[in-house]
Amino acid sequence: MTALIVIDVQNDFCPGGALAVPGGNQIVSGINGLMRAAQAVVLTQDWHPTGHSSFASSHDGHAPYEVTEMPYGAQVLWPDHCVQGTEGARFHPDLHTDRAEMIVRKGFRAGIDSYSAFFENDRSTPTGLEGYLRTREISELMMVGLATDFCVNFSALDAAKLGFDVTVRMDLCRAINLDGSLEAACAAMKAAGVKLAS
Ligand code: VGL
Ligand code: ZN
Repeated sequence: MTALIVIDVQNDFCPGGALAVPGGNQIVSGINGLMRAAQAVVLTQDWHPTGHSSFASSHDGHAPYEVTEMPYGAQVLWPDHCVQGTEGARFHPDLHTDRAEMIVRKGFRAGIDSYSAFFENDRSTPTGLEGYLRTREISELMMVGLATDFCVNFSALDAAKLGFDVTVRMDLCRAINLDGSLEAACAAMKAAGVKLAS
């Protein structure tokens, strides 16, 4: 069985949002089309408390898009985004969320960011998605969403490492692209055996 994993299609990652990904809104109708035919649909939702440690505003003397060291390693500092309960954290209004059987929220621990749908940025704290998929006997994943080079990339790499058969529909993803991060993400995904399709 194949699940469609729709990553972070939220207002703050779309044009006009706090961490807008260029063209983020352009993928919504294509994702809706895929959801209609999918065997299972999971949505992820970036879901940060106010003052989250991934926000540049929580670090004196740091600006958005700088990199800092966290106890778990390097962390890009972001503009405040996807704060729990805000308009920016809601799914894009045109996304057909009714088709989702599971919504995974991530990044809700104040001291740790979570790009991946499977593990937080310490690479060890699980979100529970692996158990959900395995107990539903889902072994193939199709991934789409935002952003290609961060949350999609980390989710695809973790899924491949966990033994899932992973395809990323590149035409239904959009990237932030910080300092060549899109190219690096594509290379990493290919090396991990993730299929990049369009
Ligand atoms: C994301 C940066 C910060 C993403 C989430 O969804 O790719 N990127 N939080
Ligand atoms: Zn975030």
